Amino acid sequence: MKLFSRFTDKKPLDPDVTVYRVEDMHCSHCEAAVEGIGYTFKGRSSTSQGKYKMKRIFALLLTAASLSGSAQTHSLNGPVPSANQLRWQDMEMYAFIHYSLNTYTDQEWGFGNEDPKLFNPSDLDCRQWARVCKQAGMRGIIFTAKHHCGFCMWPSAYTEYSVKNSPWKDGKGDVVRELADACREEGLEFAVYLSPWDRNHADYGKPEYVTYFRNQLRELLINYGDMFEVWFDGANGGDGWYGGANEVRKIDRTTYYQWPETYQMIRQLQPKCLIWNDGSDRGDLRWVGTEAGNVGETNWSLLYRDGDVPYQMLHYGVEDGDVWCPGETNTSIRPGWFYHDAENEHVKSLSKLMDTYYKSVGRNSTLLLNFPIAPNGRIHPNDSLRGIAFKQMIDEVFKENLADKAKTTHQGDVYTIDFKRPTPFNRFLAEEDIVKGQRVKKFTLEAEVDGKWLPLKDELVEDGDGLTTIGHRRIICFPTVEATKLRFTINSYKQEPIIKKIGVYLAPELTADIPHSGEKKSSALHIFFGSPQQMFIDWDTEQIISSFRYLPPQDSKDGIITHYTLWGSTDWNNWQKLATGEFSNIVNNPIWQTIKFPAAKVRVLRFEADRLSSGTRMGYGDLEIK
Ligand code: FUL
Repeated sequence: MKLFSRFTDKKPLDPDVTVYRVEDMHCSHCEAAVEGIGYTFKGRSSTSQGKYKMKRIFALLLTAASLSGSAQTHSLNGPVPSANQLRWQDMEMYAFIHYSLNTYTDQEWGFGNEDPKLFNPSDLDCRQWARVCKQAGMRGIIFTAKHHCGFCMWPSAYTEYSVKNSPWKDGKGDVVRELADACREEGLEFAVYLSPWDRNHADYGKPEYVTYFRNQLRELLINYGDMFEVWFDGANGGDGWYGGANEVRKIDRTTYYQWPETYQMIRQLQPKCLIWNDGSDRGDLRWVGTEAGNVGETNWSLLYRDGDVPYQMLHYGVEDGDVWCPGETNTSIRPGWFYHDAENEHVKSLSKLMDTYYKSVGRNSTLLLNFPIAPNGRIHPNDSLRGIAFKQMIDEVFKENLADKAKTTHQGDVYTIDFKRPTPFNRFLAEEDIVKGQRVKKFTLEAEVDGKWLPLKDELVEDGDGLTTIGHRRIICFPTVEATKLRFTINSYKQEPIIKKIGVYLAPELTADIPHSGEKKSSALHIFFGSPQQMFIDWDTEQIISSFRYLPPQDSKDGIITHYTLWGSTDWNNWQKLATGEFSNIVNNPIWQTIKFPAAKVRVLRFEADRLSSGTRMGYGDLEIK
């Protein structure tokens, strides 16, 4: 500590620069700051090795401080993260757990009239969930205490629609309690998802419901220890059971829930808890506009304090935003959020999960990765094995920072990493010290191969080179190059950049095949349209079928079918209704939807779109009939 004060005494640099460097050393950013210029040092030992390290740190700081230039300052100008947001960003990956009555009805959205008696897991084990999540590299768990169906996974005093009226543990159980305890035992943070939309509650849509919602939230906030986040999903499909009314209820999401009062209550009861909300009121974090598991390659942790937040803002943030509101990337380890037997073979591949990691944590976001609970009350082995392999692969990729052994020089906005000899690598990592805000707008990367500088680009980006914004962490993937030097140039920034860390790695190659939902497209069928919302599938001969699968259009939200009716006929005259229903959450998560029905003999099928997400013409990506 002395050493650094001597350093600041001796060298009267720009006050802001000096103060930053000293704070940096004292607030444990030491290692990162030094790594940022090419070295890794751990601890502050007084052994001879430690002294040697300190000397090198001292020398590097001199270089870095003088290279940053006395005319430039690191002064603050613009939004910076709060202590809570900084702590949260360092969590990097945490798990979602979706578990409710839907697990027993094979649904994604319950209607609100499902029987609580369905909840009777044979082997519910929250410790298994926590152990799996921990081994999968997750630092916390956000649990669906209440999903849209309204069923409470804790014995709320404010409703009968909860575990207390289930056969599980004779109605004496409390899943929220068991999970909160298990998380603490495993050293994980805990948080809850409380759905504002409640398809069970009779008062939903009336002011009384908002009081009910706050009462439930208060119960959760005061009875289950510290929570790192609260998740208020914005989904609202309108219709529901609503205490038997069985109707459509529309609310104005900008005013109905009266978020400011609710936020105030959260701040009072849990001052360290972050608020996630994709609704009208700015919370502390933002949704990234998709559930596919990626945020924009340009990702500013800023938004405007007021006004609507369209997809572009959710996905890319806002460069000149006036409030710090970083993106959280949420996705599931399998196609759906809840468990479905039919998806057991569709758990995301390792390459898909790594792709998700690079497109979330590697793009200045956190990753909220969902593990559904199977009907027996445990995480299915396919999901746990893949989750653990995912963590092992991350460790494998980042186990050796090749910049540690190289010589890094830093002149102005150009960093050159000299490996001395041809060295293979395919990943570049940079971190800004976001304590001082997010500053870098654009950079370039070049590799020196056989004496020539070759430009590198982000291979995970389709348009352009993808070399924009850094923030908390930016990872660039490219095919392996064998280069003697790597040059990182910051071309444009809002304020003088503060680069905290640079890393260069050689990762096992990603396979080219990164399936979105782990499924292959099916063969062509004879399809034609009777009207923009009515499709026929004709076979010429009779078939026995019992399932129909629909993949919504993948490139547009227009034409996605949210409610359907399926008819079958053998003669084009007499039509038998095979199924009717809702494709829940299909807009945000446009995955294959499966309709099952008692086996029927048909020659032709009529598939009707009773409701579309938007647009007037039904769209489809693919169909499969068995
Ligand atoms: C969505 C919800 O509608 C899904 O059911 C799921 O909970 C997901 C995380 O958020 O919008």
